[in-house]
Amino acid sequence: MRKPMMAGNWKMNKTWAESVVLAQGISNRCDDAWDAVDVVLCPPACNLKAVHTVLEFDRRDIHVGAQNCHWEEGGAFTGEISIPMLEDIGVDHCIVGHSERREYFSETDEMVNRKVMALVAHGVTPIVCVGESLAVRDAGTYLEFICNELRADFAGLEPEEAAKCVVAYEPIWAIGTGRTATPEQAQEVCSAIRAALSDLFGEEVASGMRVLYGGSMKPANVDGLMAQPDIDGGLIGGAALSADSFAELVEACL
Ligand code: 3PY
Repeated sequence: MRKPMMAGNWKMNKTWAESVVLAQGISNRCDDAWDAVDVVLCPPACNLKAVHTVLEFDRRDIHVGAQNCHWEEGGAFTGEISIPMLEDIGVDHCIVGHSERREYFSETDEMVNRKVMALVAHGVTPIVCVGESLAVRDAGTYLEFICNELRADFAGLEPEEAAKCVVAYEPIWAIGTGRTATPEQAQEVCSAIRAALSDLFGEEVASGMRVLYGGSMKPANVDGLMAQPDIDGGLIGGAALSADSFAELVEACL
């Protein structure tokens, strides 16, 4: 049995004060049943510590995740944040390879792979994003594209290292567009991802790894998506910015 995960990707939204209010709102909604779900809040980097402090004060077993990291331990990398710095403030998850980073910040599969390796070495859980553009979907080559991305992002990992990672399938055409993949479309890809993970790391590892769906998941469509056998939770954009809608998504996993 895979424990579901609901991760909120706040992207470049919420000031320090707004982040505290949102984290507090989510914490207030949290009850014992939430232990059955791994809940991860991923605020902007400058608000990670504040969110962690709110959750720690409330003694909530909710994880804090970064939206990005650098693979080096430290050095002359202006504007970057290292994994030891994230660990130091209580971060235990990190999104890697989100399509917005690939598109706007030229993040390549090689960079994603270095980040994944470094995160695993530090014991921070990578949430590795893969997904196809509308052009690739329309060309009909999306399964091949996504499996190639996955192989490149996980290159060189041992099965026991891969087992510590989470994969998020995020069709680019469903991000910030209001369009969502149908449950059947999402299941087709998530099942192909699991099959590719099985080829790479063996059936046992693949069947234990969480595969999330991301791309306009919201209260209105969560039930259909969560009913799919290979979808173990969500990486949430807009609906993670309100405590009520995010809490509904967590509750849909129970
Ligand atoms: C979205 O749902 O918009 C996302 O990009 C989640 O990461």
